[in-house]
Amino acid sequence: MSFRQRYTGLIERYRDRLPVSDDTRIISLGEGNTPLIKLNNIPRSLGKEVDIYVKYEGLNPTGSFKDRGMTMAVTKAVEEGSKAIICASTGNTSASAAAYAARAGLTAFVLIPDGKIAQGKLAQAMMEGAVVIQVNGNFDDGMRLVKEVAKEAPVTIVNSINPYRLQGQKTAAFEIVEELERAPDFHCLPVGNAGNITAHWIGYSEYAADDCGHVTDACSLCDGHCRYAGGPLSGPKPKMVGYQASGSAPFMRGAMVDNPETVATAIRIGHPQSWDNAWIVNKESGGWFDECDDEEILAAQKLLAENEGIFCEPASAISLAGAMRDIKSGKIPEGSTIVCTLTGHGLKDPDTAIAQSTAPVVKIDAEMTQVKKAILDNM
Ligand code: AN7
Repeated sequence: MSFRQRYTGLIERYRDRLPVSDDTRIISLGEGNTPLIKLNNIPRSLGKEVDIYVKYEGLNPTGSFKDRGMTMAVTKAVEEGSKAIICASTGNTSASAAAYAARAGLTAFVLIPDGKIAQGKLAQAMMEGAVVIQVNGNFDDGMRLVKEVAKEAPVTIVNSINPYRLQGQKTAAFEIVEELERAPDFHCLPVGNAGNITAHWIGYSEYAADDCGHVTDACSLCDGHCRYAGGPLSGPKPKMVGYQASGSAPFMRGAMVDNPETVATAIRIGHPQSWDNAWIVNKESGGWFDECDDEEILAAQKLLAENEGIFCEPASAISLAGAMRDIKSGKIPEGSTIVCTLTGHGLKDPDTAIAQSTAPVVKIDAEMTQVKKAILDNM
């Protein structure tokens, strides 16, 4: 009987590709290694020959992809002697920062937009002992304040302008290439600050440039245990496709948006911090940006839950909403392999889910006849 080695997080897994040394104390909650699920029912209903995979980042320890970046950012903050971290957040970054700060014994200060953060995310930050600072303004106001205050107070910024965040997040691309044994043709993501689309492009680019490609005994990624030994992993990189909510789509407008609005509060961001990087990714990969309205976002969230059993938060569903539209129009051609990143878990935002749910809730007395009737009526 053989035992699989215990998975201890993405820094250990990709140590040689990340800025850590043998002495670095690693702050991890076992993040990364998330499922890449092949959709069955949705591609069939589109009537197109495509392979759609979703990378379910909602299964990270705090329920979003932010943990990939936060394990790196907090590990480095500790290494550099920091005692406190700070971020502005639409919710997920604050939940992740709070958790990793708790793990490391640091104080987390999180600036969130008053009233515009999903309940699950707020619950996380509060439970994990962060100092929650509600700003009478939006994410962009919070981000401006964080940058200003960090010049005067002894706090480390852990928003994605912290370069270690993108280093951690690039590992999602590694996992995808390893599992598919190639890069996808198209990678579709929600875009807010555009940190994640940038991080994925860094990851794909590093892998494609990798001469080792998992084929030698000296492979630093797998210590020669790679099941792909014998064939090169590297290959063409995907076209990176970024979707924004219509009311919050600076990349579509070609300019910053001052009052962003969308039901997908996670990406209610009008002044993206990785603006220049995102345009580089766009140009280098040959991909594009597009927008989806709130109705399309919620419809895709529902479709994914109802037809595939996968529950993601509204912002995440935009990757599928946009991909489906581009598959239908032929912009993403038949024969393509597509990965959509589901950035956050559906449980993050129960209010939005319940508000749009049409599932029958049948109320009965505690009697067998009534439960039997409820079954027969709804078969
Ligand atoms: C579920 O938590 O910016 O384009 O402060 O939570 O890398 O910003 C969240 C962003 C997509 C956008 N999906 O990613 C925050 C925050 C979900 C998110 C994004 C976010 P980026």
